[in-house]
Amino acid sequence: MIRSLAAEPADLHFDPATTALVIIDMQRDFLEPGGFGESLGNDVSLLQAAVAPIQAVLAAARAAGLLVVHTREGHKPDLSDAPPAKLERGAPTARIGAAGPMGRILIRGEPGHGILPALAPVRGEVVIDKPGKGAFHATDLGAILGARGIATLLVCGVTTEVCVHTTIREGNDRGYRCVAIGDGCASYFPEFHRVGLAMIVAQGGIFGWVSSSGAVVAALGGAAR
Ligand code: TIU
Repeated sequence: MIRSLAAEPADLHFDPATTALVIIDMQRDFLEPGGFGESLGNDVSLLQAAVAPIQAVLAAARAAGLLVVHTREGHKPDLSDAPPAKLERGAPTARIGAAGPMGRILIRGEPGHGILPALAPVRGEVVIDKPGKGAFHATDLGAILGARGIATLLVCGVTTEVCVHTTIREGNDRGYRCVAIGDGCASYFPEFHRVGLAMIVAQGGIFGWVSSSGAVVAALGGAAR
């Protein structure tokens, strides 16, 4: 059944059978002290705001039978998939691969690389390990979505202006209708969150739409938050 979703700059219609919920990088490395996010000097508590809205849309998506995709940013233990430009950039207190309280920072298999227990994937959901900011770069995501005939992506997670934005831009260029779930995204910089969402909506929705967790839950048949 085709659903109507309240969004900016305009409402849109989607078919749950060809729609995926894409949850970007809700990992301990970004949301908990001692991980990658904090190593960059950020107040990681700011990202907590996205957790409850994502829990709501995840429950609604599961109930409606949507394809659910979780992504994790991280690298192989030997760092062979981490370009020097990424490893060298900035002046973090601890670099990617350094030992931290949640294991080696941003390394696959370490405790910090894991998704928050509150949003843990369940059987049948797709988990994409990505070395970059965008979920399509150097991953199987495009092939997985293509095999299922997916046309619309409901995107949430962290951070709004980095991995969420990059994924929406990648998805838009690949022909997907990309909808950011605004309150299901968060940034270490509240201003970047606000402007990041505004950039998507501007110019008639130049590379997507912005909706809300309540609107997504309502469209999927649950109670609006
Ligand atoms: N630092 C920051 O804002 N983000 C990242 O490094 N990765 C993601 O957004 N996942």
